[in-house]
Amino acid sequence: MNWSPLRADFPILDQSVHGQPLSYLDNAATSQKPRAVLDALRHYYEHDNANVHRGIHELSNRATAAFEAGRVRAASFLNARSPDEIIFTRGTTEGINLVAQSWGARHIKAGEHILLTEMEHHSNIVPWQLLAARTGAKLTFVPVTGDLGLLDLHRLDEMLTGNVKLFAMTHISNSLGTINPVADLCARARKLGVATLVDAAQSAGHRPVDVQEFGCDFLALSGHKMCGPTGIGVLYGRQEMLETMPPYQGGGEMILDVDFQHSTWKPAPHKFEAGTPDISGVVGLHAAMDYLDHIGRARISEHDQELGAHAFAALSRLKGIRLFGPQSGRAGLVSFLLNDVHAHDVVTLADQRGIALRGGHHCNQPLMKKLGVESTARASFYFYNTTNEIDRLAEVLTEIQKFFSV
Ligand code: 7TS
Repeated sequence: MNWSPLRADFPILDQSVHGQPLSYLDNAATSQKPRAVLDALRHYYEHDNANVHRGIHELSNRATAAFEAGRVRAASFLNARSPDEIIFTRGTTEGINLVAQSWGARHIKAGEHILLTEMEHHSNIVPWQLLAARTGAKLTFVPVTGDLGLLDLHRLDEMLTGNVKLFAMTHISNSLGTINPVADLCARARKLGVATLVDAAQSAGHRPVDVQEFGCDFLALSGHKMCGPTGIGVLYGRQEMLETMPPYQGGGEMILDVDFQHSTWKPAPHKFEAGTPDISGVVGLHAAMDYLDHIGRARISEHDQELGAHAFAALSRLKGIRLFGPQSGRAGLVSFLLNDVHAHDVVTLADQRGIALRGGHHCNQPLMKKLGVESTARASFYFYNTTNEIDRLAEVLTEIQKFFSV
């Protein structure tokens, strides 16, 4: 497949930064948006904008139809059994908080365990800590094996005890590039009656994500990491689970009937969507899902793995570099430390040459502490990136080594 024509779909990529052509290698933080998504947003605001579910006028009907069409599209994108299993959120973080607060408050009791992994993003740790503080539940973590960044699955049987109520895991690690075998992990949990949540923030726009194949109870994603707008995300919840859960927030849209002391709610998913939703966000996300499926997510994942492998090989040739994450079968991102140069210095100097990287703990502080580092520099790719950009990154890193005389 020739990937270069797709680059032209992203107007933002065609610019210089500090006098150099832009290489945007910070896609794990957020992806860029193709013209198809920008056009859909513009069309919605120029023709159809109104509030949903409330009005009987034409524009409101159109906005409602567009919003609900987005739900149907998200269900097919994830292979959910029904659009009623799709809740629109602000993103992965809100999706996980919704599960922790609503499902957690109803089902988790003192002394019960929530099993996570050591490679989770803060958004799949802190909501569970808040729940544990409220309920007296305990958090346990599947260990990560050193710099190679794989889950120590030999420990899983011993950790997945009957006391565990939920196993929440990331599909792809945002700082290691590890791709976890989520279908297998969910199957092992399900055998013991343990509920499962998959954090698909890094995977949903990068490879096929099928909730029936995974067999998960919940799955959360962020639109902005998969060519969609910021501020919109999806929480998939298996219908039987959603039925047992109380509302997450109260307000308009989610009720059936309100009197001064009591209210009743609509069934899922509407009971979880209080207030005016991000209608244009759903329109943009719909366009993004169409765009990605037009390319093909299986192809995107193959290309990601090629870019990831190319970067891993190119960067391993640099003397004194420390690379994190698996040597093969990795996602399209590479975390590294260049000798003892601080990650922020690497990122600042790369920026001077037009290369956008990220340096820091990547919201993986517990993992960083385990690896014995404060931060790493990270290059993360999407299908519009090229091996030439990666080769240029390797050259720039060599220059940075010279600059610091390391
Ligand atoms: N889970 C994972 C695995 C992530 O990588 C991120 C964001 C989130 C959850 C949270 O997503 P949000 O859209 O709700 O914020 N990761 C990153 C990153 O790696 N750099 O910036 C954000």
